[in-house]
Amino acid sequence: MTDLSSTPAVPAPVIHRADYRPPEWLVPEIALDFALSLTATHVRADLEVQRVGTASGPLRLDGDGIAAKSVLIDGTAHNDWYMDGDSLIIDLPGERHTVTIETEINPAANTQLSGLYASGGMLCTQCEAEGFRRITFFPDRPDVLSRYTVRMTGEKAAFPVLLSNGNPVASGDNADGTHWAEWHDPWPKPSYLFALVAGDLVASRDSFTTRSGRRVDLAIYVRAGDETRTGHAMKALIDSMRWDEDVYGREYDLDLFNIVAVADFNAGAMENKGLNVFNTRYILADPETATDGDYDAIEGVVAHEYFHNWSGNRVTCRDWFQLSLKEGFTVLRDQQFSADMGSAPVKRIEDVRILRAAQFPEDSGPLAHPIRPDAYQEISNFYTATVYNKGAEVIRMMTVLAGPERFRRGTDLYFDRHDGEAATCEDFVRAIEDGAELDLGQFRRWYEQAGTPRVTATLTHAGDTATLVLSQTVPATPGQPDKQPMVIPLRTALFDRATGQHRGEQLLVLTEPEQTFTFPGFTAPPVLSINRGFSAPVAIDLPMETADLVFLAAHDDDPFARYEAMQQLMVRHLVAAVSGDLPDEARGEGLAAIRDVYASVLADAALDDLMRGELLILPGEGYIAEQLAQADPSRIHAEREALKRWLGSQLAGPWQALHDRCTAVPYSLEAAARGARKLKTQALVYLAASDPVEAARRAKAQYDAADNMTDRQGALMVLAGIGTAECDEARRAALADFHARFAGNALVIDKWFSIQASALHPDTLAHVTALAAHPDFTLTNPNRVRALYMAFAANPQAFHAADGAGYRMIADLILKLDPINGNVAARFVPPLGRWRRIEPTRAALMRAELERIAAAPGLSRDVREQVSKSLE
Ligand code: 0A1
Ligand code: ZN
Repeated sequence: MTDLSSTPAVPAPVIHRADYRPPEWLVPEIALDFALSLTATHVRADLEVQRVGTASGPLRLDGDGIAAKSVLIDGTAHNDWYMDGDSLIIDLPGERHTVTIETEINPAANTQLSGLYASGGMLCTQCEAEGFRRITFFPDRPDVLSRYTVRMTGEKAAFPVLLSNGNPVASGDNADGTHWAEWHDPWPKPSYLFALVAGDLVASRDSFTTRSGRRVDLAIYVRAGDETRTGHAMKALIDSMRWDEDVYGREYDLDLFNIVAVADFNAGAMENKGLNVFNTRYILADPETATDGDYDAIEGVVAHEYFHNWSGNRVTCRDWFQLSLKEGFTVLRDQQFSADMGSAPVKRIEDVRILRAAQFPEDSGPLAHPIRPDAYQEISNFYTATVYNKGAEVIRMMTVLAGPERFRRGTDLYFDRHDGEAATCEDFVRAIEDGAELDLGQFRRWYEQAGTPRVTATLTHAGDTATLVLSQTVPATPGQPDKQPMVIPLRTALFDRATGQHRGEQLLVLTEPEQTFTFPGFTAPPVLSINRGFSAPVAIDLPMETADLVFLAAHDDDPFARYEAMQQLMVRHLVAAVSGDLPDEARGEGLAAIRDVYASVLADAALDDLMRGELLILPGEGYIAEQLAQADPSRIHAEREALKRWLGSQLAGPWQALHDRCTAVPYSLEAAARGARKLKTQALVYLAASDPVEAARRAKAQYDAADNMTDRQGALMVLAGIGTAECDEARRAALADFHARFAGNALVIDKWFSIQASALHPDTLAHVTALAAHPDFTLTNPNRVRALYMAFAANPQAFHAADGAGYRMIADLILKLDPINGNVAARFVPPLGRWRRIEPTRAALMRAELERIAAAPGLSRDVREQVSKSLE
């Protein structure tokens, strides 16, 4: 008997960057007409198509899960078309034609949230990367740019607001209770930037006058009741518009800029031309419901989407392999903006922490890919920390090599040269080379090679000369066994022990497998501070005395380097401890050194509290695991908790004093008050490790007194993590209060799920199992799914439960979520894909779960690609 369900699916084709061919047909104009309905939206598309040069092929239009109800060529019904898989093919005789196609779609049934979908009674679109083809047939590729005219008709009661890209042209009421609106976008754009929104929304409005005097009307559309929570996003938008003029010379180019916030969204936000669509979590904020971290994230994401207007929309991508062209550059721009708006050193440390936590594991795992990938099956899987965050680091290195003025000449040239075009990463590099007068020949390897380079530094001293030998290797990654040396710019300083000073920073550029640098004039061995500011996204191996790390932690004038010295001190201690490589005496010395550095950071009056908070963060368990060929997550967890407990008990007095001092600071969004809030919860975290009863008492007081979400969430997080029986009542009461207090506020209920799933509590796995059955839980809202399960998968103690229950939970989730939303389901594969770097017993359990997923019939292309690569 044949079991059809186990018939292997036809593997998805692999798309190669090298196979790029320019389009044979262009679509200079498109008119779309939507008859809107939640369950049956009718779409009529008029495409003005134009043959390119002497191309002889038929017109090939992409589709996905749609059927053509009718096809007209130049206004006449036409039957001479056919389907090739999902593509609609038409043989056209001439050079230019009008092709009219009608489709009908069911937005309410669109649980993938790609294309046109329904969210809480409103209709909205998400077209990047390949969602437009779920609306109508079209050459759905970013190098086909069209001018869009969009008309939509719908029930006025259900959809009072009708929005699309560009400018409103006309609107009116019909006799049957429907109304209509027409929009026109004068800027040619690829289909992925198309957007439409229809719903019952209210606008918060403001305006911005550009430096050339153009008045731009700004609106943020939200559900009624949420308009009081848009102020921070609006401020971020106005600040971004001004900053892009000041720093990159980029001015906005329409009379209108609309943002819509939607509760069901696969990603953070989307830069559709003149009509950004945002996940509500990156728009809505007030002190009661949003943390300081939420405020920062809103500022960063609003800026990111706004900056795409130039880096992404005016200059777009030729094909999806070039994704980092827009994303890496735009992430760099939003990082620079946030640095300018707040504390630049703190922002840099946070960005490096994200890179190390999210991108380094990607680079060292089965899904490693260069920032410009060479091949993919499903492009949605390539919206990665590598393309985004490492992409930003690569362009940041260009700024280090060129300096800010020359880099700006490079970006000016890039925007000038490629405005209105679909460009490549190579175009960008060449523009920076020409504009900044910089040779980036060898530097291009950053676009080609995956893997985090490792630099080994050895400093010796003889006579009056210090000698630094630097060598580099780039580890093998899937499909790239042999690597060439990279260009690695390292900001470096040598400190005089006696004076505690250095004699000026130098930029050392490592280009060879090994290079030697000499520094005369040192009568005594200096202390090396290297990769200051994290000038290159590399790992540094530097055998360094504990005393030297302590010296840098106290004296380094580069804030990142100071943070890094403290991190190194702790990472080295923890790695030795988990490797069983730490005799009692050395353990005692290591702990004492860490305690003393902590004590001086706690006491250092010259530090601002935001920076103090950064310095006092323990290295993450994932980052410690990265240092080991095969990690035992339970040992890492135990050693890290032991260190936390030691710091908690040794510095109990200072932590309590800190908590008292910070508790007295009233709420404001000023840096000093934010710093106080950050430290307040950190003090509780250390105290909770050593004295849970006292920490629970303080956390409860902080929770009860909280007039803002930062304090409330911090206190609840600490309480939720305490497993001590006598604190259990306080834990339960606070969780119940939080839920009751914020019932109906989806973003805050997300926090309630997350806090429990990421808790240190020993019963977290059971709690998460119960939460999955809670009436507020749903698999159809990506924020809710991430709130529960991403938090869980990032909670090492719970996810890596020794019996594999955590792995099973995530595999079950993937299988259940995949038919609903493959894009989001695939995001849960990488945590399981780390199995090769985990100790053998757990590795086998992780692998078995991947195999169970792989054996399931009907997997999405998204999950299939990630799972099969993780098993290779
Ligand atoms: N371009 C957006 C990211 C984005 C990508 C895919 C999406 O749908 C699945 C949505 C947004 C950005 O970088 O902000
Ligand atoms: Zn982006």
